[in-house]
Amino acid sequence: MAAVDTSLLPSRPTGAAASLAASHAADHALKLYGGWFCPFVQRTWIILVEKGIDHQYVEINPYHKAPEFLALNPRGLVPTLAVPPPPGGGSGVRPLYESSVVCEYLDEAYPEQGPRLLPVGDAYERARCRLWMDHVASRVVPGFYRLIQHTPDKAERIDEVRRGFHEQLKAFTREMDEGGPWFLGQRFSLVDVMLAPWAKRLFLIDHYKPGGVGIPREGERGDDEEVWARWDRWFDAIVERQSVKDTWSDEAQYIKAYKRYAEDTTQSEVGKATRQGRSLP
Ligand SMILES: N[C@@H](CCC(=O)N[C@@H](CS)C(=O)NCC(=O)O)C(=O)O
Repeated sequence: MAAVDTSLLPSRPTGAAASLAASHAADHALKLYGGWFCPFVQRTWIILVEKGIDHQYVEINPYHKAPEFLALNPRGLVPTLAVPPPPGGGSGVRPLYESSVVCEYLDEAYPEQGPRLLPVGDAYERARCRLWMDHVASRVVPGFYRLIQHTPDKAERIDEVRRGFHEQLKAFTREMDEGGPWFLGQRFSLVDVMLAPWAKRLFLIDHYKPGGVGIPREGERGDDEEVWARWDRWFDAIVERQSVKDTWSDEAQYIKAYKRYAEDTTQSEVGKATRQGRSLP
């Protein structure tokens, strides 16, 4: 087994995320098993912060696949949530995983805490949110990895990969309510949370890839002037959202952690799936 991704340094969150983790280090029945570098974890962490849900944050290295971890999540991925047993329902911990499932669970299980992050009274609006959450998961996020893992020896040119990524971002942006800044206008929702961690990580593409993210500058956007202006509004708001900043480590650490993605040598499940043209785990 490749030791490639197990040498990530540091082994704990830094910066703002370190303070957050430290304030949730005490034992608690609701536990989030996470890795500081992981965007899927950041989604669930953001929800815990947004809703002010008491919990314990447990930093683990998901590449080590400890037997206790696999017992909770046979897929061996973070985030993994340990949910306390129901009142009077025995002592067994109930595991949950898959970031989008965990996020929806937390929103539903703690309805009184913080704002609801999916529209409650409107089945169509809720389904529309899920549609665009799925767009993020099945199109935008894979596009991010295709771009950051692109190397010059690939059959497809980087410009093509970048163009594809832009198309997915624009399709998402065209669905945003005009009122802004959020996907649902004035209302912050799970749709915003699904993409937030990758929005925060876009700077890595600028850092590592020739031409970077490459969104054209204002005035040079042709027919896309309006859609990119709306993207800018969303992007500027999401990277400054307090819960997003609170769950963020020092930028230099992400640069180190994503070097192997940029070189396309990562042995993570996401990285291997991207390299092999498979859908993400
Ligand atoms: N579909 C999963 C993906 C989670 C995921 O890939 N997590 C990564 C860290 S960012 C992981 O645990 N990787 C361990 C591995 O690749 O072996 C989710 O949404 O929760």
